[in-house]
Amino acid sequence: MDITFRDKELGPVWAKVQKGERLSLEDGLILYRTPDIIGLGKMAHTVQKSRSGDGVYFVLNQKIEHTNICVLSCKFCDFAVKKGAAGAYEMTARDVLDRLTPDIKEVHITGGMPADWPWERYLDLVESVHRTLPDADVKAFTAVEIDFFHKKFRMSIEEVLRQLKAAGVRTMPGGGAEVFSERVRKQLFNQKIGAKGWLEVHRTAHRLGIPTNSTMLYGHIETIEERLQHMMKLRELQDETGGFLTFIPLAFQPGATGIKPSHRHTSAIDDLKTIAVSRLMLDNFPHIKAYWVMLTEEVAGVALNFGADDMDGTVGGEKIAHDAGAISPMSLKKDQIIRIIRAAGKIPVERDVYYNPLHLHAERVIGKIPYLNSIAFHAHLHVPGYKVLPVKPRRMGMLSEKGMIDAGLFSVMNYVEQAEQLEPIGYGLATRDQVKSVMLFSKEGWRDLDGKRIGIIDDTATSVRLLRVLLEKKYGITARFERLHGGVNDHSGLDAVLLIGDEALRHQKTGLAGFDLIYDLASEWYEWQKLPFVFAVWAAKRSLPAESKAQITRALEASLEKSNEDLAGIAGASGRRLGLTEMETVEYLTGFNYRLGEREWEAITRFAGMVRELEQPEGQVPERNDLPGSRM
Ligand code: V47
Repeated sequence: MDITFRDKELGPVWAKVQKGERLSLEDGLILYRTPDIIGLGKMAHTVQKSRSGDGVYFVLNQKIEHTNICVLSCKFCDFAVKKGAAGAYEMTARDVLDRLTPDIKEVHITGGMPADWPWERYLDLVESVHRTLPDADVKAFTAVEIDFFHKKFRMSIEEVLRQLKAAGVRTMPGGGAEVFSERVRKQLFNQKIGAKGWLEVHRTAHRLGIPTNSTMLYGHIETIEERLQHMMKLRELQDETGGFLTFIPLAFQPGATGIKPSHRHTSAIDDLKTIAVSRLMLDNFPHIKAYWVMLTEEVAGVALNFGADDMDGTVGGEKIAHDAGAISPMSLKKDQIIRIIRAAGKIPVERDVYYNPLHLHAERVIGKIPYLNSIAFHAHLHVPGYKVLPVKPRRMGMLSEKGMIDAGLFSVMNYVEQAEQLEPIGYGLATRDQVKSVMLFSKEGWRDLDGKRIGIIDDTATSVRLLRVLLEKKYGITARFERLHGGVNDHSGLDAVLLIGDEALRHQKTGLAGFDLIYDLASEWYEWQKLPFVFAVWAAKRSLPAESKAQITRALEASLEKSNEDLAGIAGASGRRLGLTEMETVEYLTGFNYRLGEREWEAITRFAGMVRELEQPEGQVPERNDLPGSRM
């Protein structure tokens, strides 16, 4: 996208972003120092849109600060007190459960670190929440708390995390990072772990299949260089593990901390710059969060056009920021969040802790598959009056079942199951030969997979069926499928792992440690059936007016034609992020057929027939954590 900058220094930085090149510290300084706030915002917003489309995420959540008693005395914190001090409190598991309501989807637990709580009390807290609200995900304990448990209870960090995971912790919040600078640490929080310790806890969590968030406390005594170095350290770990879900810049609330003699809050300009710069620097982070509690609702609302695609949630009361003078409300109602997101011109997407969309609060939504393989459909897709949301295949099917998607590229099995409501509009995603889009990473050859455990990435609706058809009908064997969530997973105990889309592509290059054999399922199908494999079908709600369907079809055709003129231009940067050269990206994309003809429909019919023969009515894939003996 062309942006006309008032500050000419931004041009070369934008050129790098568009080519998918990584920004340096010097680039970050240019961004931070620019007076061209609107130019900076447009850059960050363009990147945000290429990742999240018009969607902005939020979650119905409840913050739990189980105690404010803390052995540490960080200078920036007005929340912590010593045991016996006025206002000191400790919640029992019962007190915590009393705060929860059935609509809650995320319980965010973090608090002080008292000297006298036994380990079992923390496990019991997590277990009670998990048992009482099994549909809610527990996001609990910062790296600082994990390090405290490790030292106090003499367990390795890995053991602490394993036990918490078994008790029901799904993800870890990003707190406690402050600013990764020894200079700042010595002045403001010298009893606490620094960058190395914080990053090591998160690295371990990612290895164990616990995705995490990350934060940066800004607006106190840190320098702009220190902020950028902080972001770059996070970016480095993300390259290594891929386990961060989001980055949350936390605006310092001066309260009575005495750190800022002026007692002044950060300026809205600094807040918006920090959101925008982080969106541009953290090129490998899926999400950037505008935490309204610290930013105020107004600044958070504007941030949704400055690079942020997430608003945290309803929160339901919090003390850390408010004890330090935050002026935002204690909680927001779902309707208030929806109003803020709509006012920013975005689709409010209610999500779970992994950023899976649960509910869209919008009409006229087109769903796109967020993988490189379908980029030609959406690189130039503009349908007046419609908003676009990237959704992984299986989730698209779930949203469509609730009537929330007007048109989209549906996983072929979702299309087949919903054919009464969905009308195909001529396009889809089919193979010409091998495509590297659905890959099985295995320890064993096909026939030796009989009775073995295969991890299945949560995003798939069709590929899991293709795998089953191949195992049972081509090779005459059966295996046990276990669902994995997107992002990081613990693959121990598995004999093979099925990945799709960009994850399959990335690992096809780098390999998946411990799984030496790699099978391309579409070529397995082709060699066997001598037919292409169709992954996905573009379809629109049958109830849409004919003119709307025609409008969408025309827009798809126009996007395909324009994209085909310059595949390297539209896809080079995305390919580079997955480790592909420009030539490899173009070769990968030309391996697909985007128009569905007779042979493709014959393939769909044959495949759907085989699936129907195999599937029992209740043939659901169990969640990995629900399987007996499979707690990790
Ligand atoms: O770790 C403490 C910060 C953090 C102040 O992961 C302060 O989704 C501003 O991490 N002014 C806790 N900040 C909050 C946090 C968080 C919040 C929302 C979502 C997520 C997530 C994480 O608050 C602490 C510390 O860095 N903090 N004092 C203060 N005066």
